[in-house]
Amino acid sequence: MSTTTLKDIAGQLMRDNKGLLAMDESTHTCNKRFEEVGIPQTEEYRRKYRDLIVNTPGLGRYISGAILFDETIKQSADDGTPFVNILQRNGIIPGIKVDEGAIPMVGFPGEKITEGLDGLGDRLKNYYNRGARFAKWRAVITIGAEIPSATCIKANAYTLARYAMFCQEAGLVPIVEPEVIMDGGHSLEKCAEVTTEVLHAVFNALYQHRVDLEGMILKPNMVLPGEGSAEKPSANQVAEATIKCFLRTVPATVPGIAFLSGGQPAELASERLNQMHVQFDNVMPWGLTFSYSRAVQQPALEIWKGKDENILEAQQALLHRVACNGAAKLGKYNHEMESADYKFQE
Ligand code: 5MM
Repeated sequence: MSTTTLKDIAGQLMRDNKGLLAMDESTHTCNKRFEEVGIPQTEEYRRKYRDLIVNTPGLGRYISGAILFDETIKQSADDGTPFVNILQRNGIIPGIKVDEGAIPMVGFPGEKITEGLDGLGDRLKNYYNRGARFAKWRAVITIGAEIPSATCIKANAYTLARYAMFCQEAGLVPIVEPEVIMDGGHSLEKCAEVTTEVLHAVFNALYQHRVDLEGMILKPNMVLPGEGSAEKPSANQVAEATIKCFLRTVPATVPGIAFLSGGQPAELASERLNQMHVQFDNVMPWGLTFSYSRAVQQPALEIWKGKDENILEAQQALLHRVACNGAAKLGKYNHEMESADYKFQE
């Protein structure tokens, strides 16, 4: 696959006011989220939920690509149309999560390594034939008393790089997701330190594995204090710490950075992305957008509750969140947009 094609796909994913929709919850994660709001945890309910999402009217105005899970890429809507076709019809590029989950790293208590390299080349060919044009792999880095270890960071960085090379060979843009998770009571400064170390290791590994940086997208965490910390930084402070970290670690040739939300409240995830654009648009060499799951889906999921009569309202809630984040990508988000009667321009 030529670089131009990968570069074109990456460019399309990062275009205009758009971001990525992470709807790649594995069966386990999806069931967990369903259980919390009382939705039956069956394949049919997972299909109905994804049907609701891909058929949300206007989704393509704010979403350039949707990351699917293996089960979802093979499913169809109520009328029999494959989800992939519905996305394509709405100008949304289908993507696929190809990691097989993060498991405990033997010999390194409290740390994780992501699996899924075995047979990856063949799986990617298959997904390409089904219409996927980009892929995603998530590595998990935990902050604790003695962790992360240099070995865990290095092992995950190398695995991400091996995955990225497989993707580019198969004609798919790799989304490289090293997530420093929010669990713990650490400070914003500690998160900045670990995120910096992790990104240095990841880009070093990508370089060593000959990954073409122009044909990839980085999906990182924002630099934030841990969930258990008493620190409450302003959007301004988060924006500054995050962009400072990226300017030191992410090469200018990378076309795009698309954030995960990591458990942040939905409105804060929009406000912080917006603030980065307001403050740093002039100095950022890469595109900067969202690739949220919980921060765009959670309100819709809570409204839907598995009931057909709630579908319309749930779709409106989903559209509202992606519209807010679309505005944030342009540095035009404001709190008035959160009011129920706010009308986004079509
Ligand atoms: C949707 O969650 C994705 C898959 O996680 P599991 O393998 O645990 O089911 C996850 O990779 C997601 O794409 C990112 O973490 C972004 O999601 P959030 O909720 O952090 O925005």
